[in-house]
Amino acid sequence: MGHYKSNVRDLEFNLFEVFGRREILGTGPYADIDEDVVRGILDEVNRLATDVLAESFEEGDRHPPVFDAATSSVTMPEGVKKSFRALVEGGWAHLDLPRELGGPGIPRSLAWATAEMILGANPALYMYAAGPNFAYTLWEVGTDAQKRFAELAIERDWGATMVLTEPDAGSDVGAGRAKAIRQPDGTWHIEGVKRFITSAEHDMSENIFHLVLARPEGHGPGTKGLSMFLVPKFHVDLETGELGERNGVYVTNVEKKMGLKVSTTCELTFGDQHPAIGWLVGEVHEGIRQMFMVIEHARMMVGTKAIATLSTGYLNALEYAKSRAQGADLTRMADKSAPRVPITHHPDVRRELMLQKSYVEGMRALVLYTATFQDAIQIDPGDRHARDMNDLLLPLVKGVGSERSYELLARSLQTLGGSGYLQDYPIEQYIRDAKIDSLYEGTTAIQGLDLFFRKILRNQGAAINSLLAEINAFAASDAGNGRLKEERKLLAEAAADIKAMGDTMAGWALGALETPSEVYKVGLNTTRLLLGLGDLVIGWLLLRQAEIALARLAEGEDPFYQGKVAAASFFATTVLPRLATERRVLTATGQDLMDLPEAAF
Ligand code: ST9
Ligand code: FAD
Repeated sequence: MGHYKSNVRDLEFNLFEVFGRREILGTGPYADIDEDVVRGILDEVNRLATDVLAESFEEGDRHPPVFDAATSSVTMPEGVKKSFRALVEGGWAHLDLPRELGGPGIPRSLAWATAEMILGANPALYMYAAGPNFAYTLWEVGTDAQKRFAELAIERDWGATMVLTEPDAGSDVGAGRAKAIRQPDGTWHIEGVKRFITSAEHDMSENIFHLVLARPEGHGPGTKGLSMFLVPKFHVDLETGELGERNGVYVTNVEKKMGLKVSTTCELTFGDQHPAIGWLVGEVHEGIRQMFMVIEHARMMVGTKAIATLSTGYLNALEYAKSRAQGADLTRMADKSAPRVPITHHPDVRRELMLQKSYVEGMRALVLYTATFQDAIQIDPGDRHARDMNDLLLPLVKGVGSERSYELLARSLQTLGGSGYLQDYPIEQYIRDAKIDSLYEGTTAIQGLDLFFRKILRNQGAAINSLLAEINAFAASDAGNGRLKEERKLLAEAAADIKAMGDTMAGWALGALETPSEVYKVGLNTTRLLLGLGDLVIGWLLLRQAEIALARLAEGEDPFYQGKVAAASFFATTVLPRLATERRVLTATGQDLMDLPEAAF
């Protein structure tokens, strides 16, 4: 058995029993898709992920890609190439594409359900295989020539990158200095050095195209002065599709990292050896808006990756705990001759396992709940509510998903005791590989700022109020027929805590119009609100699952449904009450920390 343990039953439970995806199949953009197709795709991706994709997970960590500075080339490990071929040659890199680009036209919810398994088995493979998805975005916003380029990129499975970061422009993308100089023939020469660029070099596809943010000469400062350019590694004859000369963009270093070692993280130098020729995407100077179309998918991907890793971490820990005998049952601890029991009998181990299970399953539901709004946008691109909800939930998927997964993966490791620390088990690699998720695609701090200032304040509370109204309606309902009464009460209290936290912060933000330093109090609490709202939504989604599970249990016993009720109840009674403390801490926020001289830290 490979390292990866999937949870197809839970994916199907979410898609069909919780989020009613059956209802959107067979019509509109999903006319050709029915439930059997969905289940078939999940089965096939599960087989692929647990087998050939998972196979090279360890090899990629122990024998990372080799960079040759003399030729600016990277040699990938053989096993990783084999896994990658299985993914791409099976057509899986085209799974997300719409029918007009040769894809199957599946709902986003199914796309993310399958992505979870690929990302859990071997996350870097998903990123290396994302070229067709990048090309889809290029096709949406590009000129006719760029659309043709995108079609070729899809046909040939070229690799792709998103190129924002520079040494002095990380979170602050608008500080970027890479330049774009317009040429008489309408092309642009890109100059400068970008860093930390994922998948910018490897030997698994014949071409790689870069979507690059650079500042045209004379353009203003900040993100709004940036434009997006298509810069391929090899030039392309758009008529024949033949590859032409090497473009002047080269990888000049590949970073050595804590984890996710098989994913190349590259320094990319433009125009140093010969011109790096780029094309202005869509012939419009709307770089940051266009790049955020990619970023939104990438943030969803990162959160899904983190949660997928926690899921397999938890399932590995569970398997170990069931077979590891140690100590006597607590009721017989004084009896030295009492039989040794599996550690799953110990209350502390049970508590730890249930904490992992409830977060994993609640966050998986969060990903798929978010994806239902992406389905709604595909069905009706004008659906404003779905767009607002998707926007609101994305920082939760990314920020909460990555923070909680990393934190809880340490608990998965703990369940294995000292064995968890060894490379004989996958969890130490999971932890190293998952750390990046709270860093790239906008750190957690950036997700917190995005949530409050853009998704709540700028949205004038429309999406958050609608979400809170749904949660409150559920809390006030008779869901669970009395079995979830206490839990619904705790949910209502948690919702009130979050509402009060948001309102207090909005008050400070308003106060900052008169007294600018008031905004510091907001900044001291944006991550708190992000994680708190995450807990609330997770608690609510778990309880929705429990309501359905209780109805099924009335028809007959099933440990899967028992587990659903237990996880929801555990989360409501042990995690949600903590939000009252968070509210107290937030309310008491002062300026002390901001007044403190730096030397005192
Ligand atoms: C990275 C990559 O880290 C890591 C992994 C790569 C893996 C690659 C594989 C990916 C696979 C999946 C890809 C699939 C692709 C497609 C699939 C298709 C099926 N939402 O607030 P302002 C825009 S890459 C939307 O003033 P500042 C908006 O246009 C590096 N748009 O910002 C706005 O204008 P307006 C990642 C947003 O103060 C404009 O920006 N790096 C949003 O100028 C300006 O907004 C980062 O993520 C949003 N949430 O700049 C950087 N926010 O307001 C993190 C902004 O008029 N830093 N816009 O609408 C930030 O996000 C900063 O907050 C900042 C601040 C840069 C936006
Ligand atoms: P900084 O921005 O310097 O942040 C340092 C610390 O300060 C963080 O804790 C941050 O949260 C905090 N901070 C910064 N600004 C604020 C603020 N305004 N308010 C509160 N706190 C703040 N980039 C790409 O363009 N393409 C890629 O493909 C890509 N892949 C990557 C792969 C890896 C492995 C890594 C490590 C990075 C990758 N990145 C990529 C870059 C990544 O997106 C950045 O590292 C990230 O955006 C953070 O920027 P930074 O590292 O410069 O940190």
